[in-house]
Amino acid sequence: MQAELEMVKALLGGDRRVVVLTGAGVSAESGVPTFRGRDGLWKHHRAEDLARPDAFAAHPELVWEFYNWRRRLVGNCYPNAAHLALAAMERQMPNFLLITQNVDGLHARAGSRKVLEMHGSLWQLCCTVCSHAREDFSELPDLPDCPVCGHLLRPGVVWFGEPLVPGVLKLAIEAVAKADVFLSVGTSNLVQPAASFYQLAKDHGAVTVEVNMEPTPNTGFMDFALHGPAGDILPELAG
Ligand code: BV8
Ligand code: ZN
Repeated sequence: MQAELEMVKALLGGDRRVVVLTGAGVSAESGVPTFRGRDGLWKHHRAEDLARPDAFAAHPELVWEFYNWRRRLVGNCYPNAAHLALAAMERQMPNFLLITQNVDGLHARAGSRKVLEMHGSLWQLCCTVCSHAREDFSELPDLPDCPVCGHLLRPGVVWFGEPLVPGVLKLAIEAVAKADVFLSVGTSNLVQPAASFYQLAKDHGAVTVEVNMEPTPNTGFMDFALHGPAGDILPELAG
C-alpha cells in the first residue's frame, strides 16, 4: 500500500482541484459511533430508524433523546488526526473542498473552514413550522419550543427520506464534477446521493481514491483503495 499512498500523495500536489467526501468513519477514532458499525446502536434502536421525519412525528421525545445523547457524546469527543490532516490539506491546497456527511461538527473544530455539511449539523436547531433556526451548543435535555411561534423545534439535520438543502447539493455536485482528484474517506457508500459522487467525479475524468478500514460497494470502481484507519492514512497524505 505504501507505493499507492505515495502515488496518491503526488496527485495532491500543485493546484489540482481536490474534493474529499467524508463519512462517519473519519470520526470513529474520536470515539463517535459510526452508523452501521457494531457500536451503531442506541438503546436497541438503529440510528436509521430514528433519523427519519416519521419517527420524529410519532415520537418526538424519543428522537430528541437520541439527538441529545449524540450531542452530549460528541461534545466530549475531540477531532482526531484524520480531521486535523484534512484541515492541513485545506491550508496547503488552493483548490480544496471538504464535503461531509457527518453532522458532528468535528471538521470545523479541527480547523477546516471550507466544509459542506451536506446532512446538516447536530448543533443546528430549526423550527418545525416557521423559519426560525439557530446554532445551539447548550445542554438541552428537553426539546425546546420555537421562541417565535411556539411550535416544536427539531434537529437541523437531513433525515432519511428528506431532500438535501438544494443550494448545498448544487455546490457539492458542481465541485465533484470539476474535481481532478476525489477522495472518499470513512464512508460505507450506502447513503444517496453521496454514494454516487464517486461516479460523477469519475465520469468527469477525476482520479478516485477510497480510504476505508475495509472494502465498500464502490471499492472496485475506485482508482486507488487505501485500506487502514483514516487517522493513519490521511496524515501521510497531508505530509
Ligand atoms: C434524498 C443525518 C431525495 C441524520 C444522514 C437513491 C436516490 C436518492 C435517495 C435514495 C436512493 N436510495 C435510497 C434513498 C433514500 C436514502 C438512502 O440513501 N437510504 C439508504 C440507507 C439506502 N437517502 C435519503 O433519504 C437522502 N435524501 O435522497 O432525498 C428526495 C428528494 C425529494 C424529496 C424527498 C426526498 C438523505 C440522506 C441523509 C440521511 N441523513 N445523517 C443523522 O446523522 O442523524 S445520513 C447518515 O448516514 C450519516 O450522515 C452518515 O454519515 C451517513 C452515511 O453513513 P456513513 O457515513 O457511510 O457511515 P457508516 O457507519 O455507514 O460507515 C462508516 C464507514 O467508515 C464504514 O465503511 C467503515 O468501514 C469505515 N470506518 C470505520 N472506522 C474507520 C473507517 N474508515 C477509516 N478509518 C476508520 N478509523
Ligand atoms: Zn417557529
